[in-house]
Amino acid sequence: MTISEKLQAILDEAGAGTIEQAEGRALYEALLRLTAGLLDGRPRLRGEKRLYYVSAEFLIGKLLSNNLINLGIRGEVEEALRKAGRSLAEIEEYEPEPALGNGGLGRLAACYLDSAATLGLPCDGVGLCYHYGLFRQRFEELKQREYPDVWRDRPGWLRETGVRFSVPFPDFSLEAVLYELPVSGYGGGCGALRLFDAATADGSIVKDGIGFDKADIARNITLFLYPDDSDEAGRLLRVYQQYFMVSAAAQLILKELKDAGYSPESLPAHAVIQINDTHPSLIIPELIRLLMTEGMEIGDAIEVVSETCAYTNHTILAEALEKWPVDSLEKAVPHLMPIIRELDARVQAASPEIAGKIAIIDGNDLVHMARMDIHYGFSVNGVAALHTRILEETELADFYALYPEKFNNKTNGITFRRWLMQANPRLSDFITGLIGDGWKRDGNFEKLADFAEDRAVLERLLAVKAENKRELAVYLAEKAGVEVSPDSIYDIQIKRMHQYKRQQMNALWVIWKYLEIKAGRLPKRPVTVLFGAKAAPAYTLAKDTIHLILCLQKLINGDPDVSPWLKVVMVENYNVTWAEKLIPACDISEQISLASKEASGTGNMKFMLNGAVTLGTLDGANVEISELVGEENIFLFGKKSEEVIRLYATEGYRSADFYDGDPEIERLVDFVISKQLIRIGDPENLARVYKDLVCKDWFMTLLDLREYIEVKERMLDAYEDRLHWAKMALLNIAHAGFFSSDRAVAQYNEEIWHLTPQKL
Ligand code: 26V
Repeated sequence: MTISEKLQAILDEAGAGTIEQAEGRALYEALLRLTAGLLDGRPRLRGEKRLYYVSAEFLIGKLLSNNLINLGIRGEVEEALRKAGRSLAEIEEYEPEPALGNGGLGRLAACYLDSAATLGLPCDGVGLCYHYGLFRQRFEELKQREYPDVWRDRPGWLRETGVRFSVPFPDFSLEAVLYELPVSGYGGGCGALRLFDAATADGSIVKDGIGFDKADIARNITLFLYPDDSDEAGRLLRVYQQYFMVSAAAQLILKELKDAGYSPESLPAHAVIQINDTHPSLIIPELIRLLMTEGMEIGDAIEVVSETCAYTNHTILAEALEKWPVDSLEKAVPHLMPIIRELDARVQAASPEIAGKIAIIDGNDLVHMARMDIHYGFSVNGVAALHTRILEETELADFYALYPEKFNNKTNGITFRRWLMQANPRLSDFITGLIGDGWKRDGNFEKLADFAEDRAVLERLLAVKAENKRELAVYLAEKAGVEVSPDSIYDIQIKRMHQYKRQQMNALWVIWKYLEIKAGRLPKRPVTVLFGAKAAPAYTLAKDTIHLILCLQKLINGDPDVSPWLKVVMVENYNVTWAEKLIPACDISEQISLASKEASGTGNMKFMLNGAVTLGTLDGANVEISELVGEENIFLFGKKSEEVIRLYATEGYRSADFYDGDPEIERLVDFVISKQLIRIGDPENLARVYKDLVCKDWFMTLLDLREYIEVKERMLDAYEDRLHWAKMALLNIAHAGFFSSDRAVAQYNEEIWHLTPQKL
């Protein structure tokens, strides 16, 4: 049977009419069934040793297109639909995007599952099946409002498995129900994303946006990712949630070990657990506890667990390194506390002279999750060369001195199947036309560099970008109700909203450009500045920055003098689906974090792969990007990480010095509370942004602002030499191969996991 015939047969069964006439929703459901059926027929990757990638987030995005690509039938399906006057894009609109993640760490986990399945590595993701994810973002009165992100109400890929475990808490226990999502690799194999929900979870308790009773653990435990932890009840809920995840995960791992006929002592030979940031760290004491209930001595259990667990650090921001009060742990997981105390006592006894610095439980009765991972895991890795170096030399120097052999770097990667083949079919075909399609497996684009002086190739590359920009303009008009000119320069910053990422610096540039245009100094070509970001609900300044950007959007887009030259668009509810639309159309990739603060970044890699040119600081993986493409193919600015680290150490930065000492900076910052903006926005929110910039500016926006403006101007000028720009874009693509998640996962496997790739 052809694909068309199979699809028609499913539609007939549902009485949904022909492919031509079926409603979009019915067609989506039919294609879902067809594709899920084909995936079911694939061999599940098995082996002597499995990887359990435990993570609070898996930002997997929609799966239909990706699965069709990985099954090798996307072309066929598109052709069948086209013949019937339908399109995959139309059908995908009906697919809900799973609300299972928040940012880079979650998307990284999704890319790694794709690559592990592609490389034939027996690997599962293990996490929680949130009902509503982080939240769905809406803009109301130019402010972020949070609502439940409902995604499980429509047919999708999620299946209940029938496997259940009981998770013990002090006065009650909760039933963990295991769901699975298939993870297809490109080519043969299939892994799984295994997600636990609580049998008692109940979304109907959510009222007024994302409000709910924080004490009602049985009902609320799996509703949201990262529930607000700014109060005591919230912190307790986080601990309950993390323990629920890891207890179920640990029980699953031990059950599979037993089912395969292996003894508990042999765990390290048959399982490796990658702890993705500290959210799953309680798996260490929980596994020790479970092994002890099997009759193992504590010393042996500690050894077994330490040989099984590896830890990835994704941040050096002190406030993001989790530390839970002993009190909270005593309330939520008292049965783990004797084990945690014992773990702490052992490390303190082993290094009495530095006990204070490396203790798991500090003098303030806070339990440091990362420290537990480092002492009791066999590997600690950072996610970009610079990040790992800073961990070793600065943030975790005491631990590096204790265990130099545990530390290693694994520079992040992204899957080219989703971020090029799926998101940017035009560029993907163009590349294949030039160098063949070997890159889909080996990630090697180097041969593109041979075309760097080829005028015809460069012009076609520009034409591909222009077409993608037109497509985005149509999409923006439809989804966001804004008109943007495809001839303008698309300047894009999409990532979580955080002060260290410095969206506020980009906003100050927007103000600068606005004032320039008002003063009659017009740019050579219009610029469209696009933002996408969610702010954590309790992060006031991040939400204020969203408000500032939305106020600028209203002011600028509504000003007939300015809007022909400058547009600002902040897309609502930024997610993977938005990223797939925005990235292929981007000219300028904004990667402007304060040097030393962005562990790696992965959006930077996606933009580069799609032929955007980076405007960035020497932070995270930007450093490696610049080494690969050469300084002539990237626009760098700002203070270097050593200087920034020194400024923190010496308390040498005062934003007021920059504000008072530079009238230009003063003018831009003052504009935040100008009459024009106050008329549009909320004075309280705007004043907070202003005040923070002048009085605190912890992430040193004003330090780098002048240079940012200068370099961005140079970049806009450079854009006018279209062929030279195309050459830069081409060379960025040519050197993106290193950032394939296949490379990253292969390195994890060779140096940490040691799994045997299965023949596919
Ligand atoms: C973030 C948030 C934000 C919402 C409120 C609660 C909460 C809790 C924890 C975190 C930590 C997120 C850690 C993270 O996503 N790190 C990112 O990891 C990427 C993959 O390694 C890396 O590229 C980014 O630089 C790093 O920020």
